[in-house]
Amino acid sequence: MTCYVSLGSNVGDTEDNLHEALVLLEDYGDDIRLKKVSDYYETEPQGEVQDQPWFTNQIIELEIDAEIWSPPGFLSTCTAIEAKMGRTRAVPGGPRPLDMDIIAWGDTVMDMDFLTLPHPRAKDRAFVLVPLKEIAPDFVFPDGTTVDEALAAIDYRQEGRKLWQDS
Ligand code: PH2
Ligand code: MG
Ligand code: MG
Repeated sequence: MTCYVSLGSNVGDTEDNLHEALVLLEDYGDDIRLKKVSDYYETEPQGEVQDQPWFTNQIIELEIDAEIWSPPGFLSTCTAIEAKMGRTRAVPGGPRPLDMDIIAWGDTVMDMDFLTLPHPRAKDRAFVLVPLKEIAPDFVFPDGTTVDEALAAIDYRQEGRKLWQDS
C-alpha cells in the first residue's frame, strides 16, 4: 500500500524535527518502508491561526504492509511520534514541533470522525501539493483529480522552496 504523509513543523529546529520524525518512523521496522522524501519547503501559515511562525513542510512516500497496518492504526503511530517530539494540543491549528498528516492511503476513501482519507484539505494546500508533485508527479486523488489539476485550482506563489498562498 502506498501512503503519502505530510510533515510540518514551526517550533524549534524545524528541519531537525522533520528528520527526527523519519528516524522514529523507520524504527517501526520493515512493514513501514520510506520510499521517497521531498525537499523541505518554507511555507506561510494557512488556516485559522495566521499569527504563528512559518512552517517547514515535507511530503514522504511510504510503502506500508496493509496486512499489518490499517489507516487508524497508522494514525496512532503518527500521533505517538508527534507526542515523542513534544507536541501538545494547546491551540488547535497552532504552533507545533511536529504534525504528521496522512494525505492518502492508496485509493482508500474513508470518513470517520477522527480520520478522513484522502486528507480533506490536501487539494487546497500548496504546502501539500507542491512537495507531493516533486516526489509523485503522476499522483491522482481517488476522485480522479491529478496533482497538477489541484495545483492549477489554487492561488499560490513559489520562490525556490518558499511558498505563499492566499487562504
Ligand atoms: N498546518 C496546519 C495549519 N496551517 N500551514 C502551513 N503552511 N503548513 C502546515 O503544515 C500547516 C499550516 C494544521 O495542521
Ligand atoms: Mg495538519
Ligand atoms: Mg495533524
